[in-house]
Amino acid sequence: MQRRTVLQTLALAAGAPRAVCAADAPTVLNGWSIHPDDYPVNQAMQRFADELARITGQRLTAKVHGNGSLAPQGQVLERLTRGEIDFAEIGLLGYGDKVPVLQLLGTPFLFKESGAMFKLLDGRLGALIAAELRRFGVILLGWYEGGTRNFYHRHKPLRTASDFQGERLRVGNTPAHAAMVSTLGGKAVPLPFKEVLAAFEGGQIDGAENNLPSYESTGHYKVAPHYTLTRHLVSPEMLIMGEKAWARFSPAEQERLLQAGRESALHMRQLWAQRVAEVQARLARQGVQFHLAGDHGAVLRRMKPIYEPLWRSTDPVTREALSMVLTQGMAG
Ligand code: BDP
Repeated sequence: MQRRTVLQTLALAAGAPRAVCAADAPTVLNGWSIHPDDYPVNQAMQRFADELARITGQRLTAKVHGNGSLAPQGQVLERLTRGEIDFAEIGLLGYGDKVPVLQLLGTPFLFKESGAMFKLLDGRLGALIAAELRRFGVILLGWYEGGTRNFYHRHKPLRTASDFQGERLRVGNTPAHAAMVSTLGGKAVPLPFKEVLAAFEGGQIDGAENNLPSYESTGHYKVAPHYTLTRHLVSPEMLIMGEKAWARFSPAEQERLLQAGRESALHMRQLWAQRVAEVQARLARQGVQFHLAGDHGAVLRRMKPIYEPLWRSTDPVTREALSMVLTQGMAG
């Protein structure tokens, strides 16, 4: 049997989690974000990190690493489950192939605004998805705001389907988003978030889509100053932890961490609302032109091929989640 130090023996006797005894386990948990430090996501993650240290009486602390510096965007879930990253904040782009129900939340025109979405996610739908993520070794701590996404272009508004004809538009690694661009007549160019600016500068794309805070923080507005309010996606993002990091907390600490995660999410949504309220005026002063979208009905009708695979999905969790979304507002 391995020899224990007096402190380790005491810790075991006090029922402290096993990881306390692992002398070589680092005491700083590392958190991944794709965004810069002054972005609402990172600020809310920092609040969670501070709370984590308080909950464990500084036995463990946490550091938020911005700008995707800890790992490439597409590898976050694997790295998290392998324990190479401890916690992260991710959007849903590119993860639907790993956890099928996430595809549903990335479906265009599913929600009109985030209030309706959070009503579901803070309730039964969120619990269903959290249980599903758990099966993949991921603990859901909070639903963050991913904002309303709109298309933007170097030279012109993208108001109707005819404006999309032949345009090369960046999408994330999400098949439904590539299909959305194709069905509107454009050419979808899947690219990681961090490569979009260079693709604009190198002339490989004509446009992209994102929410206003990311459009500003990435500097895309400087190269693509026509922003059309297509509102094609209202999406959530998630604060998550890998199960290896999770196992380092006692059950009582885990309860408090879940609470800290929910609180950081509510804080994030407030920061987000403030940011969105300021950003449009700031961008207009920088010369961005905002355009209203054209015939919404005509665009929606073209989305049929994107919805069909959802109707036919054989994944029971996706089917249950879809029925919760479709019956939203009917219960109570
Ligand atoms: C940002 C999201 C981030 C996405 C990114 C993208 O916050 O999670 O990865 O868009 O378009 O708004 O890739």
